[in-house]
Amino acid sequence: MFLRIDHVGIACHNLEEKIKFYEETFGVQVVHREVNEAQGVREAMLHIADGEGGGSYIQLLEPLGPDTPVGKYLAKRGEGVHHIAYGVSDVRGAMGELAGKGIRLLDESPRHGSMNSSIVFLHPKDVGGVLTELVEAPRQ
Ligand code: MC0
Repeated sequence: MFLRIDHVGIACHNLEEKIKFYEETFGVQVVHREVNEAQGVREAMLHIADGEGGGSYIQLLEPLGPDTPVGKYLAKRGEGVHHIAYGVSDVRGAMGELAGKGIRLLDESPRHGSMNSSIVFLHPKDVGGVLTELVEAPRQ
């Protein structure tokens, strides 16, 4: 089902400070920035490598407010890895397959994700405590 690790989502309080840290420490570069109101985040994608069906990235996430998924996560757990996202070729097909295996989907249909991808989240309690995201990259 998985083509690659699309991104690792990292929750932070201050996006600009965290971007600077990643750029200066690891030499990675921001290739995309976006505010996703529906998900309650301001985010930046830092490119790591190219893989099957798309790239691999670090995704830095700053919440737009305390009552958002990332805002609540920061209040409860502090900064750190918020989710792991895997690239898939057919997100709707993957959703059907996983629902059939009893995994709870947090979205009824794919939603807008970073860089015009289609995304769906899986409940962390059904994936060993890991908030998991499936990403279908846009067709070229
Ligand atoms: C919450 N839990 C997590 C977690 N967030 N476990 C692992 N990783 C996380 N990130 C755990 C809590 O500790 C709690 O367990 C249980 O899940 C329920 O959490 P809650 O705090 O009571 O409930 P909510 O209201 O915060 O909901 C959690 C849930 C929510 C995961 C359902 O955050 C959600 O729907 N997330 C999907 C959307 C999202 O995260 N969007 C932001 C990134 P205990 O044991 O304490 O009961 S958007 C994004 O990344 C886009 C832009 C993109 O990739 O393109």
